[in-house]
Amino acid sequence: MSVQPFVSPDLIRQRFSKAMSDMYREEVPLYGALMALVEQTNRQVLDREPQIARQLHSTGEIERLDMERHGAIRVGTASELATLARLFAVMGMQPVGYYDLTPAGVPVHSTAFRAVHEQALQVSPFRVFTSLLRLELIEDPQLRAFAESVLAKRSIFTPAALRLIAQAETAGGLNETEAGEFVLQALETFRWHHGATVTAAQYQTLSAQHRLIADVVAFKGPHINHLTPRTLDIDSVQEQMPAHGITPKAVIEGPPRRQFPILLRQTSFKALDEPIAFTDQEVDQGKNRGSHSARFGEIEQRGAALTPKGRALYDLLLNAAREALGAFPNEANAAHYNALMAEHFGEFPDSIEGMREQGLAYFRYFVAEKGLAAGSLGEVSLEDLLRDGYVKAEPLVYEDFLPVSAAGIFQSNLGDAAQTHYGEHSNRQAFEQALGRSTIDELGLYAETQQRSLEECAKTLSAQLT
Ligand code: OOG
Ligand code: NI
Repeated sequence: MSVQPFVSPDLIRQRFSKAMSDMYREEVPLYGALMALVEQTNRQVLDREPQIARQLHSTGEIERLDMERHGAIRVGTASELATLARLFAVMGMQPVGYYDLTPAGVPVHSTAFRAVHEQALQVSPFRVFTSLLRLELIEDPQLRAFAESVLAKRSIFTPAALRLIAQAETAGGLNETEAGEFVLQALETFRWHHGATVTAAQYQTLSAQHRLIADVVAFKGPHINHLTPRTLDIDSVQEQMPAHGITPKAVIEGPPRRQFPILLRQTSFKALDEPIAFTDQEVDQGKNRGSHSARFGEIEQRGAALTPKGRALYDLLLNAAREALGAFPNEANAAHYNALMAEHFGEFPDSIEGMREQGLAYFRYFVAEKGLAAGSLGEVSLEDLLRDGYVKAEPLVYEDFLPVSAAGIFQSNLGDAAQTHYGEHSNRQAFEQALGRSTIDELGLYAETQQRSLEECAKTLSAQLT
């Protein structure tokens, strides 16, 4: 009997991401329309701006662009989160970063499961923004106990998925047959179900407390609530959305438009109202159904990963612009908000050299043709190598999320009425305890990737960098 070798976790993630996208396109046809619009816009940008095309080719990003997407889910209990961490680990995804959404009135805290090494990201950059409901923020003890009891009854993983996770952990991987089965079984956790787990009245009570609480507690599992493709020109897609029957939110979250994009810009379209059968209603009696809105669409444009110094400057300018606006960005003040953002971000250098010289972004260094033609270089400084064109620098792509932006995305979907004030704040420790492990600091990952690229340059050039 021949033994099948293990499939690499990166390839399992690549397959899973594709399977998830196919499932979501079937479930939410508007996602398909958005994908088509993004693909078309990306092609236009590549034709129109050879400099962007060149940059994407030189970093290899061009190969991952079309398959790049992130999704988001929300879970209700520590054990669900801990098992999700094990499920994602089978696909080489680790929890990176901690995001506290309570300052924005959303009773969750979150992490992003993603690959951590640049080579793994290149095979599949698929990420899942994963939020854990903070039941302790429900003040009414009776309602909290009810929510807990409903969640305690559900099992969000199929028995086969649980078996395959354990199998991957003990054997150290999954073979071809197992990997194929794992992708199918794992997908079940994220599927949409028209049938709720509570009565219509119970749903109303949960929803009155917070729409998000109803979204987590009243359903069989953590349905994927959006999948986000990556665009090269978010302003252009935002502008074209209405003509394609898609209504975007009022403002694009994140930094303003720039020559050299930084971090992450995002926009979404509002959640769709979908028919739901509550437990006291007949599933197949169309007229008697309730409804729930959970699933929406989002697009994003990714730019340079910032260093702690760059991130501090970003936060400072964003806060200053928001303070100057004096209100939450909305339809009525969108133009004013955009003008304020552009004005404040004038202080953030908009060139690769400017960001590099001031230490605002992380870079990947690679040997240019001139460097490849040179002999052994010995002791030399990075600055000299860059100046003489032996080495080139490209910003590292930001692979993570932004808490203020995430809050804006949550809010535009939950409706402004859902803004609640919570006295309790950030609790990374409790989150990590639920997760069963610590979250990884994203800044450390960028620093490591940058360092590896410098070491690679030194090796290729037979140089000692000073
Ligand atoms: C997640 C919202 C945040 C993003 O891209 O920042 C998000 C959610 O609605 O569950 O998706
Ligand atoms: Ni998102």
